[in-house]
Amino acid sequence: MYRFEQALLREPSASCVRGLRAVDRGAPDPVRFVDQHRAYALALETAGLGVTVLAPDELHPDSVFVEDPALCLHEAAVLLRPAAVTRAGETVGLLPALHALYGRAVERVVEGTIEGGDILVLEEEILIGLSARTNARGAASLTHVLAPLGYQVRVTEVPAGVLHLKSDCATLGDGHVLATRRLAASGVFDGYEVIEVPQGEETGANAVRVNDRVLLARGYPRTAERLTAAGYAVVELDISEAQKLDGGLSCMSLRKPHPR
Ligand code: CIR
Repeated sequence: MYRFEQALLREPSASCVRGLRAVDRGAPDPVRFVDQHRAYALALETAGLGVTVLAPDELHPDSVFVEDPALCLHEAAVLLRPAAVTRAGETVGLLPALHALYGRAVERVVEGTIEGGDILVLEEEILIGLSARTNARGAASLTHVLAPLGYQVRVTEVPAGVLHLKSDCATLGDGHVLATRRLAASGVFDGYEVIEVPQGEETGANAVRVNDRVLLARGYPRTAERLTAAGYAVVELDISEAQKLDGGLSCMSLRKPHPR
């Protein structure tokens, strides 16, 4: 799914300097982070989305990564269960904004752990990646919530050492995906047209197709070339500060799709 009408974002907090990261490459600069986040919000607006930016949540250093505590579909939003202890409280803070977008149609996962970065929404199915953050109980609980809404779910494994499923792939729409070789090699995208991210540019896989364009992090020229050659309009954005916290483009927004 890539046709979106609304996006929900949260401005980075000053506390982002304490955000989680697998490898410490230095803390993000909060001022620069806010500037890059504004450019990201503008890119979504320019792509035709109505954008709501929530105030910073200082109690939660990773709260800028709104994609992880919730899932937004057209019919409903689902509150998830982040595994990271410092992130569990982020769900409550999103609730008023989700009710504003969905009315009463806000469901919740009640068991296990599951983060939005491990959920890839495709046209015909939703793919859930089991990772250090998402376990089988969380995946089963979400599957249970999605069944009455008519969504088909498939569960896969995230490659070892990779934070989230979407760290390594993105929906491009119409049966096409962008994926790293290590993920595609698992066969998970058999039946899809895969544009492979060149080796050495793996972190570029966390792109976002929004309406008529693909947002791509700056610094992945060969990925940009491949996408452009395949006919996509690529918009490159500098997200160096989010990347210091292992965050990518998809992580910084919850996107409400148009009807299926
Ligand atoms: C975390 O470790 O939870 C954050 N520092 C980064 C979350 C990135 N989110 C995502 O890939 N969906």
